Amino acid sequence: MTGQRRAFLGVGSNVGDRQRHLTDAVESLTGVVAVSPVYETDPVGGPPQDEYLNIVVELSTALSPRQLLGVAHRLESAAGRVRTERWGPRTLDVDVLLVGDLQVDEPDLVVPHPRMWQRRFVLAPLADLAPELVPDDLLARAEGRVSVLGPLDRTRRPRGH
Ligand code: GSY
Repeated sequence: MTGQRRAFLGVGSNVGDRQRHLTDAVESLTGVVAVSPVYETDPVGGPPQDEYLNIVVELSTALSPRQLLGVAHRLESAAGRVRTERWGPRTLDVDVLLVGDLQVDEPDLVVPHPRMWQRRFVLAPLADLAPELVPDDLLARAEGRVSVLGPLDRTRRPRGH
């Protein structure tokens, strides 16, 4: 379809039912092409906090980076995220990583995401979906321990359990 771009969102949670937050976010998205395996990851930056679950989601979308940022904020609000401390614990974080080859540099939105190339919790799941976008040496040098848990649908517990 014309006007469609390959976009990647980074999704993370370290508060509450982390699998459920990731699953609900993926199910709310339109144009999902692929979902990476789930990784359990050491927190990078911010205060001491619990481990995250992280995934990367690939979309085929005609939305602009700013429209995708709006989608990200809506998903975070739906997960009950309260913006308190910068880089603090959160029920859901959705980052716009890449939107085709578009570049944006505005105060509240930078695409490609400015810190993604240093974060193993982003690069490892991104490399699962798009290895050509992640140089091996960057992945090796990136910050933070990650361990793969498996596919999202087999990581989660049924609702109510
Ligand atoms: O930028 C996303 C939120 N975040 C994360 C995260 O998703 N995973 C890990 N491991 N550390 C993080 N630090 C921040 S901030």
